[in-house]
Amino acid sequence: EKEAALAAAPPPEDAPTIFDKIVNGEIPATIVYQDEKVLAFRDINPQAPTHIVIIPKVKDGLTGISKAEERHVDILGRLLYATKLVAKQEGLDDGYRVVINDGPKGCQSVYHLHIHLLGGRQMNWPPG
Ligand code: DGP
Repeated sequence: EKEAALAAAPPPEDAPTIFDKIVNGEIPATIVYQDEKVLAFRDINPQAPTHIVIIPKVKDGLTGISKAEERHVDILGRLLYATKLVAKQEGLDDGYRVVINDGPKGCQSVYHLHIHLLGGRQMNWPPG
């Protein structure tokens, strides 16, 4: 999957992704938090004991962070604040990692902006 992401060109900004199906309830996910604008669910392929994906319910052209415009400032803040709330809810009191992959070289595979919250183990730096 990651190799495919490295090779593939990003799709159009309005193309639906698997995350739209999670928002719509068409495919199941373990939802850990939601509010009016934000949804957070457990990653299907966890890279740490706690691995949660935090997304805007409406993509509004935000295939990735590189497509952010001034109109997205509110949702970007909400996503980061939701990340903090989820980390606290998950009991990640000793620290955690927050990641946004962007584009082929960033190893992005789903083109609907999302924040990864990773915790429950010691993280390393530099990342791979
Ligand atoms: P990225 O590689 O940064 O684009 O992250 C996409 C993440 O989404 C990846 O860690 C796996 C996760 N993911 C992909 N499909 C699904 C799914 O159907 N359900 C859930 N829960 N997670 C998914």
